[in-house]
Amino acid sequence: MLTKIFLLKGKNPQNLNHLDIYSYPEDLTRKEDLNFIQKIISGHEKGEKYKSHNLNNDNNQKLDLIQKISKEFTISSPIPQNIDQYNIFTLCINSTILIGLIFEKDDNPYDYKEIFEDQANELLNAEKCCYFEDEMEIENFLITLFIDIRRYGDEILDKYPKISIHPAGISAKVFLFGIDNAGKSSFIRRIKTGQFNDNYYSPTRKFNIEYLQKPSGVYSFWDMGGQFIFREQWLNGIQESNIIIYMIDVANQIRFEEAKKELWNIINKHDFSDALLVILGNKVDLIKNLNNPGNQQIERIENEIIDFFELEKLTNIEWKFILTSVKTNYHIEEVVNIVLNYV
Ligand SMILES: Nc1nc2c(ncn2[C@@H]2O[C@H](COP(=O)(O)OP(=O)(O)OP(=O)(O)O)[C@@H](O)[C@H]2O)c(=O)[nH]1
Ligand SMILES: [Mg+2]
Repeated sequence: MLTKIFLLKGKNPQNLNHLDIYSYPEDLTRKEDLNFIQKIISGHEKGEKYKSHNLNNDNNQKLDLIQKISKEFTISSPIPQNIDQYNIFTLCINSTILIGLIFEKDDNPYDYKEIFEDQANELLNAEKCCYFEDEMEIENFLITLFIDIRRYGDEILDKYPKISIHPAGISAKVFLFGIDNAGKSSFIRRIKTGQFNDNYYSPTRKFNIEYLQKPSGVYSFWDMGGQFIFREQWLNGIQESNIIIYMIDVANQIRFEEAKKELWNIINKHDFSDALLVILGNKVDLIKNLNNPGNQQIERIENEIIDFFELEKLTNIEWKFILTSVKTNYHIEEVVNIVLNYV
């Protein structure tokens, strides 16, 4: 939940006492805590790769000029920061004004990225509700932005389904998870569109649900985000799944231990008795000397992975292990057939 919003407008970057600080609903910090404010400013600049020199005099004059000529504000991409236990998201307006949101510790600022940018843009460039000229104007702007973002958090984000349900007409639920960068979203794209794009890199936030229409019915594929912060969603999302697919990047052995730990964490906590577990060893195209795969080499790799992940210990769960390459389409159709034939 968003707890506070603040705005820093600088007169002299060398002297933080000359910084205008506004915040809502309470004071950001006491005057003595300028050290905290300095950390926020330099944290933001670091996030922008030291490109901008925010809040300085030149920029302030530039801001006035830009406002007068174009009346258009430039809004930068927000940057997440963690300072003195505070979970902060900051964005810059015309490189001169810093706006920050302070969230509760377990919030993910990226959930608010679009609403933060869009609402700031809407208020400043569409509604033109603020030119940062007087205190009252700035305070009204902050209150409006705070209420809009807070409402979004309360009404939209908190309504994400915590437990999955079968919507009417869905034949089966397929749950796809695994640590980040394994190729889960690429797999979904491949089976939905037939396409693969090497340059496509877009980590999944929280999760996406895609539907696949087949003669035997409609299948919902839950594509879970694999980055650390999204893994706690896995146990909620996995409920009532018919087929559970765990994807491993076989070319990235450095992360095998992490992938194994996360798989076993779910195996130990979830009841798999009504589901099939399919473990995919993806990106097999990246393993050396596999351009012309001979059965022996494939078998050896398979056995090595099964050993490492201790899959033979899964005696009470129905499971399969398949090496795949979403890139070259290797075994992708087989996986789809397993899904279609299981239910
Ligand atoms: N060489 C190769 N690259 C692949 C393959 N599958 C996916 N990739 C690449 O791996 C990268 C990550 O793919 P994603 O599909 O975004 O991975 P993800 O598992 O959805 O990642 P998160 O959403 O962060 O959990 C992308 O650059 C893909 O192009 C494959 O079979 N072979
Ligand atoms: Mg993804």
